[in-house]
Amino acid sequence: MNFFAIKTSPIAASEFAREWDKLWAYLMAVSVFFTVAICGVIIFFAIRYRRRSDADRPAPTKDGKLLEILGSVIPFILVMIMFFWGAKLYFDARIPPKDAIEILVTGKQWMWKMQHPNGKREINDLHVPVGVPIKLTMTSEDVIHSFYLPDFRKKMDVLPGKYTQMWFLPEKEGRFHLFCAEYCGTEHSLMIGSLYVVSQAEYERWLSTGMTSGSVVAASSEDPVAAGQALWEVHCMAACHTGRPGAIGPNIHHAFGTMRELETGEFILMDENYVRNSMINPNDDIAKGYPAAMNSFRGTLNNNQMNQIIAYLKSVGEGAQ
Ligand SMILES: [Cu+2]
Repeated sequence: MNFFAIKTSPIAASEFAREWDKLWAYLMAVSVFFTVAICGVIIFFAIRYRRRSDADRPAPTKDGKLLEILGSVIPFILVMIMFFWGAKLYFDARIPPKDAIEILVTGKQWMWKMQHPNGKREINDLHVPVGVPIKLTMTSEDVIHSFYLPDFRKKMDVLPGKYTQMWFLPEKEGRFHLFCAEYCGTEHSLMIGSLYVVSQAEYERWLSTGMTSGSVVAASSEDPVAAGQALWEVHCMAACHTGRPGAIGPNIHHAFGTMRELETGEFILMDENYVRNSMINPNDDIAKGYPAAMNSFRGTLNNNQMNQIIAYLKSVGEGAQ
């Protein structure tokens, strides 16, 4: 019997999930061993050294140097293993590979909306190709949700007004559960769906045709980059942020992924959260050398439109400098 295959968790669908299970088994083994050992010794001593008469008979005390050293060194080693092993898995889980396919996930009471790089959308289903890392960039339209792929041991909070990320590597084809793991209202329990891991060819076909068994495809599938470019121009951003002499705002057109200097002298990474927050709260991070002249787009642009503008800035930004 494989010790690590204890049936307390769902199937392990990825290398990360198997590593996670091993760490979990290690934590469990250490905890169970010491719980049993300490309780056992307490019970044994309580019986062995119980008071049998009222006579005062203290035993001579003895130093146990070796015991004291072992009692410090062994737990130290055990917890350091937990620390480094856990830290390694944490970093593995947090840093998506560069070649990952990016899919946009939006939580909403009570459904998951997914959007693929070509603009195709689906609800409560997520189709991904096998063998390619998948990066999910996630936000919420209302309350806090949590995107959970139990078979991949990956879970991340999905927050209103902010982007969080999560990634996973599907290794084999099949259908897997996806959940909302944060109580988010009366129909929270219905906020479930399926992850379909399909072959590369089938994914390509699915992306272009839009119909596959079991999928609930909804809404129009516009190209987010093109839609974002249109919004960028309509909302005067291009006029303000072109970098031409005399422009009101800093040139952020080809700058996604770069560090931006602020009026405070600090530097900030121009990422999804920076762009989004600058649209909603433009005075939070004023670019060095520019006035606080931008109006908030709160209420003007909806969540989807902000995502589109970010998609456009990403498409012209990353690697452009
Ligand atoms: Cu939810």
